[in-house]
Amino acid sequence: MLRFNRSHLPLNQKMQDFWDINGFLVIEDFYAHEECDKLIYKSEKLINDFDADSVKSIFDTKNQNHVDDNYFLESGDKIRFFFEDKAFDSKGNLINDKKFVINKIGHALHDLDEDFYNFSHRSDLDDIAKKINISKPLLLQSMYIFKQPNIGGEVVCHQDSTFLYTEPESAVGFWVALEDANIDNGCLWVAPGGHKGPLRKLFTKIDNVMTLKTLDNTPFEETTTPLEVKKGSLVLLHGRLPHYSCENTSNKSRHAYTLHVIDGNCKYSSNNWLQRSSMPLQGFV
Ligand SMILES: O=C(O)CCC(=O)C(=O)O
Repeated sequence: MLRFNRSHLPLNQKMQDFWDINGFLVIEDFYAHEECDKLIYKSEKLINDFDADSVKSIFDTKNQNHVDDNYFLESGDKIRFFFEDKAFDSKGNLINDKKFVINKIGHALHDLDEDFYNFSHRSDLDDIAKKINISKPLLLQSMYIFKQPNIGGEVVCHQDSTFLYTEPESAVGFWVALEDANIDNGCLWVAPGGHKGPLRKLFTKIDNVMTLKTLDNTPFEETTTPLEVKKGSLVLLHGRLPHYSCENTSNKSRHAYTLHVIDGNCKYSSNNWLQRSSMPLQGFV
């Protein structure tokens, strides 16, 4: 797999070709370790301030149990906390300190928290977005993903446009490794070139209920490629690219921060789960 770094920015021809052919791109050392550490520290602070008795929302892509969970569905313009499936014992009590059983924080960190804002709103990200033909990049959602040691849940194979649909499709993931990610601790796996296949599913509101509707039954292209990347790497993921990550059975966490961007010149579906009643979407700059 070809890897690039800051010296190749803004995206040179080789990078653009790689992106067009494969639907993903790895840019190593995009963020400094200190920048990653600042976000890790901030996530700890946010969890410290979170009252874990106030809510028990689980994020589990295998069972899709968040489809009728208003705490999840109304989180597009908030900072909210979602637990691992294995966070609770049979009596509903947390099996460990809250900081070891949170699955993710989402989905408007990039707008609402100063440190996340600064990490997300950058002209070099704007340059990259423009180079991959997002003419008016808008930052739609952000997630801090913990992939906790021993219990970090699998993220099943999906295409991001299923959840963040525009016409024409424009979603792109900007995924950042805040810690080293490898096969053992549940790195991303991708299907190179799979972005050229059809969109398989659409998570859309039908009769007021969020529904995962099948659009095309073609099986996903094989996710043959693990993206083992170092802390500070930026990974771009095309909205149609099939990707997933395994359960983390190791004793090391795999923190990541991901930003999903759409093109403001495309039509955002009013049937998507994420609707921002407050705060208009902003660009990188
Ligand atoms: O970090 C992960 O494990 C999954 C992230 C993902 O699927 C995404 O950002 O679209």
